Amino acid sequence: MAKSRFEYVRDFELDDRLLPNSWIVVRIDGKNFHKFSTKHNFQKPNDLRALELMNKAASTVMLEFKDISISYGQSDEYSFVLRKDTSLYNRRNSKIMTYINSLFTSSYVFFWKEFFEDVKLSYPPSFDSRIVLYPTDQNLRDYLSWRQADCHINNLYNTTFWALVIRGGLTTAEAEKRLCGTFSADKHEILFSEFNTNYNNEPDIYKKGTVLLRKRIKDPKHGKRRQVVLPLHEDLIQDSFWEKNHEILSIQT
Ligand code: DGT
Ligand code: MG
Ligand code: MG
Ligand code: MG
Ligand code: MG
Repeated sequence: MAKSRFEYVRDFELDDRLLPNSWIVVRIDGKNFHKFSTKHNFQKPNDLRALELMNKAASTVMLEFKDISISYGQSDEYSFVLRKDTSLYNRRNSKIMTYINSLFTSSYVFFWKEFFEDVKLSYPPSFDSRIVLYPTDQNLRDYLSWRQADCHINNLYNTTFWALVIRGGLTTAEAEKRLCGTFSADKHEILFSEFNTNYNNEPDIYKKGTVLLRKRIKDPKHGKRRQVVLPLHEDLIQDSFWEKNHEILSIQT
């Protein structure tokens, strides 16, 4: 078929191929989840249903895109790490980012009822996304460590804040003032001495977030090996995590 005279507009499209040989991280984050969590009565400071729904949506993405080797989620965000050598969609930025984002978002809505049985989804949620490239394994580890440290800092703050408000009867303004300028040790102490709570005994999913790994297991029924996406709530800042799961950083062929 002859080309139409409109065909030239194609040349306005830019090449957005990502640099070869670098880790591709896609991070999605809920749009205004401050409002979304309030509107849907998320429990404070952590709503297990909400976190498990995030994990389910992220697992769905990992099962679809096999070049994602590890994912990490906390709060309303998820990071997906694609292998350095992936040739998925010729490493086209917008293809990779928009497919992952839209599958995550549609899965979040699709599986909503499984986790929030009695809560009606009152409006369609959306997520932003970005791609960041990390050239070295250390950069990638530092990126993931940054997100897990963020989870820890926010969770310690939120756990103490909501203990002061819900169990201590402070107003949110009073709790904010009380915590202003406090260090990590002070928050542990408030939780321990005033609320009889040892922060270290809080659930790991709240303290560490969720790491999703791809593992091959033997199906107990058929004896065949198959891939599963495994959720872990472990410290990924330590070397031991990367030694135990050495396949994440190794180039597979
Ligand atoms: P953004 O991302 O700039 O559009 O705005 P937000 O409001 O999504 O801000 P962000 O992403 O920095 O913070 C996440 C919000 O989601 C924060 O207000 C707390 C809320 N959220 C996330 N997980 C939970 C949860 O399990 N329980 C409750 N109550 N709130 C949560
Ligand atoms: Mg934000
Ligand atoms: Mg958000
Ligand atoms: Mg967030
Ligand atoms: Mg098409």
